[in-house]
Amino acid sequence: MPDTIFMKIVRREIPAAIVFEDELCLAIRDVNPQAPTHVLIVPKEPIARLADAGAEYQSLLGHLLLTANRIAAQLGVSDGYRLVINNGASAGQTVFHLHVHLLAGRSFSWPPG
Ligand code: DGP
Repeated sequence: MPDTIFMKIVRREIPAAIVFEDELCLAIRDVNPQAPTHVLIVPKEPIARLADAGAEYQSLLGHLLLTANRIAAQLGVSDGYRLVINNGASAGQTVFHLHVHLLAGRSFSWPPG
């Protein structure tokens, strides 16, 4: 898979506002926030899209969700947050390194745009 901006951030080649890190993932503030709280949970192992993740990633994918939950608590937004994974360009994915958006701090409408 081609290198992405997120791999450069994981390798500390470009800066980012890091809110959490462990051996499996990095969580950073989105550079173009769509809500008062907008964090991206990025696995250190690059997977282009959720659709590319097979059963071998079950544990990592669960870890990303539980990490989002933990970061929401850390940031004081556990009462209301939205998690988004854009899969593919037609769904709005622009960086082809799987990531989970954690959005909070405002009301969200449904259906999403
Ligand atoms: P998506 O559209 O789902 O692929 O989301 C990509 C997000 O990544 C988008 O909300 C903007 C964010 N982003 C793009 N480049 C950078 C960057 O260099 N630093 C940070 N922190 N976020 C970035």
